[in-house]
Amino acid sequence: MRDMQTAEAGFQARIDEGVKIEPKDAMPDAYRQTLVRQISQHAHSEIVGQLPEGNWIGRAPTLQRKAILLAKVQDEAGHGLYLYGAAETLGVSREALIEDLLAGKAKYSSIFNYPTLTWADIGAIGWLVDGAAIMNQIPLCRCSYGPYARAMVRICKEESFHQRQGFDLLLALARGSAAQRAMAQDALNRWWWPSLMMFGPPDEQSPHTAQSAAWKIKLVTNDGLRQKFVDQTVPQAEFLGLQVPDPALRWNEARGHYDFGPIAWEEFYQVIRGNGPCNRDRMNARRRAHADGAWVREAAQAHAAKQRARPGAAA
Ligand code: FAQ
Repeated sequence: MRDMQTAEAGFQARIDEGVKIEPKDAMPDAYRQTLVRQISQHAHSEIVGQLPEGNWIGRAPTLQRKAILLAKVQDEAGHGLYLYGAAETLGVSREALIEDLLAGKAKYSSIFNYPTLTWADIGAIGWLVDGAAIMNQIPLCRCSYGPYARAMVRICKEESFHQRQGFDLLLALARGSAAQRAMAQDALNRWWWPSLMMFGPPDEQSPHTAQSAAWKIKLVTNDGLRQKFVDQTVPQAEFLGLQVPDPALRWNEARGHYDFGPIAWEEFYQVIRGNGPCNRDRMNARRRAHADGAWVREAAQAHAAKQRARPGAAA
């Protein structure tokens, strides 16, 4: 017992010194489990997150917008793969993680359970959802677990392109006809509050924040990031000429931040319990895609086995 306490104190001291923890280093089980939980939820979010936008690839209004959207959705698939790779360094298998997702046992971000009803929603996802994702992920580039921190560097660069393309798309609509401006406003109305929920429950209701902060897995709290996001995004909405759907929103000179209205946390908890507007559709689409892709996985594994069996192949 005393040995375990000494080992945990030694581990915490390394974290406090800013040492990066690498896969072969000793680490407390709870640290490992926290990372597997967070990284796998993050990976699942990237994979399920392709669905709302993928829905619009065939309906993009121009060839250029279609090429941009295709590239973005492919990037999200890539992010999922780096993140499953980072989770595997902690001793779990990708297959087991995916099985948990398909069985409905694993979480993914609440935001991807909302529908994309119009083309403006694609702009709102890039601007707000990728904007929120970057806000959360920039600090993760400095988190204590090496493979996760390094995966985040490239992901953040790509998310930054995603955010800008979303803003650019909405700017084109906001400067377009009255109907296009109305479409952009309607998208902001529907995506604003779910985007604020993406950062997770309020700090005092977040069971994991204190320990994850001590381990430097979480460098900024849920409420801290949410406030930063509001402060950064409100002036962008003003530039677009759109109205943030919050009557309580106002600049607070004394705090140096925007005050904003109450978030409907009951809606958030409903969504993460599986009762959001699109949870069932999303899971059915993933299960179908996984089953349809079985032959690809088999062919890739057979090819890899054949390569390994070649005379002179590395052992
Ligand atoms: N949705 O104690 P906390 C993207 C759960 S970015 C669903 O605060 P924690 C890019 C949480 O898991 C989106 N569940 O937990 C993209 C926990 O449940 P558990 C993904 C949520 O971990 C853009 C419980 O509530 N980004 O996909 C949510 O310390 C466009 C208690 O919460 C990441 O995953 C939520 N919004 O903090 C892709 C970033 N919030 O496990 C395509 C990495 C909380 O006890 C298109 N993750 N929960 O059953 C994190 O930074 C953290 O995990 C938080 C949650 C901040 C999400």
